[in-house]
Amino acid sequence: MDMDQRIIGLTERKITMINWRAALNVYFIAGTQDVPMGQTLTDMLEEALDAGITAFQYREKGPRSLSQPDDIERVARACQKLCLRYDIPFIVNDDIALAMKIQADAIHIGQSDTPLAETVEQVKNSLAIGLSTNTLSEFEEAMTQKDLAYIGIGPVFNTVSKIDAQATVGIELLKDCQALSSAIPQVAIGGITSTNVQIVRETGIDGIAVISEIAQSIDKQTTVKKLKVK
Ligand code: TZP
Ligand code: MG
Repeated sequence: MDMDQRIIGLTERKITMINWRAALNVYFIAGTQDVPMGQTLTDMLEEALDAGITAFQYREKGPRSLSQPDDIERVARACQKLCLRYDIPFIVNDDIALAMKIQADAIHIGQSDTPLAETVEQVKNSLAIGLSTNTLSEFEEAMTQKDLAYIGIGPVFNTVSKIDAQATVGIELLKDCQALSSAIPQVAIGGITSTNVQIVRETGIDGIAVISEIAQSIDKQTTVKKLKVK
């Protein structure tokens, strides 16, 4: 099996066709709360897609986020449609029911969300799964899970985008994780910018996940170009 393709379930584009290592290159995450005044999430996402992001996670969370399920589903579907048009994976954060209902490409869970075993059971092989880790032991445990499409590691640096973020883990943890194993694709997250991306890339990690650096950029073409590895 081609490990980069993480063949987990169905034969659709969704899971079998996604090369997660490539998709993690520049992984943009956003929800309504991350959109600058005067813009909409879909406008912002379209600019980011035009600029060359390689995956998108819909994460509706925290102050200023939408709370009505109907609104969330409508926005999620609009974002999914855009991602389909640009042929990049559309991932839903945390909300398994929504991800299943709209048949997203993947669900992303954190350590304090629905446990992995339960998530695997609920998605019934129809969604890929990504998991966040914040320590070496969480990463080691994640590496033993055959059901994971990719693993997130962070927050690498201070972040303004997640109020309940864990303590920063720094570049050292990224290096330690890489040294341990790279069998499952890995993405770094938390406070990554055009200025510090180089040292993150030097660890050899597959990709970077960002919110604010892209959401707040007034020149997304230039920002994504700086973040991206060709
Ligand atoms: N998980 C760990 S840090 C973080 C999430 C969702 C937020 C990343 O946002 P930013 O603005 O790129 O620091
Ligand atoms: Mg979560």
